[in-house]
Amino acid sequence: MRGYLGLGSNVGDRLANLRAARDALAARGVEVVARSSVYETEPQGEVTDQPDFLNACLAIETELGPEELLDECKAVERALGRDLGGVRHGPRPIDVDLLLLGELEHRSARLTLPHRDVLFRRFVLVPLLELDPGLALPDGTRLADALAALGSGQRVERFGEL
Ligand code: PH2
Ligand code: MG
Ligand code: MG
Repeated sequence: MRGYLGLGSNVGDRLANLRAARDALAARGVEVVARSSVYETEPQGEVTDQPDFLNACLAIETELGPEELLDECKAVERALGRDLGGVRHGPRPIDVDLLLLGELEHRSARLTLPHRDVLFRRFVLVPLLELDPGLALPDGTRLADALAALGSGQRVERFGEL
């Protein structure tokens, strides 16, 4: 099944952290089929007084179910030194978010698919649309329409290659 992961970092060597996450996922058997550019992005959410993030997205191909794939994402975060007890929405060396997995709509205590941020965050929409300009949610909502609806707030600037 095709899936999409979001990577984020705003502590330490941000670009090295994103690249290490990409490699660690591949080493754990998550097949990376495409990667977006890296973007420098303004912090969003509950904590805005923190350093800018670097964000990127990966297209993956996997047979894992959603909870198992989340386990892999969490394992990579731990391996790269993320303190999983850290402040919600606060600074982090690495964040690996499961954004979309096929046409799945999934809700558990620790995972909601599609990810809640997908339609509302430019730092997610811009790299996802770079990977697939026609991408839509399982309910048919087109991500390009969601991005247009957000207007021009939420600074997102191309930074380099993943
Ligand atoms: N992640 C958050 C909260 N805010 N802001 C940006 N720009 N990029 C992120 O990855 C991000 C955020 C929680 O995961
Ligand atoms: Mg996140
Ligand atoms: Mg996360």
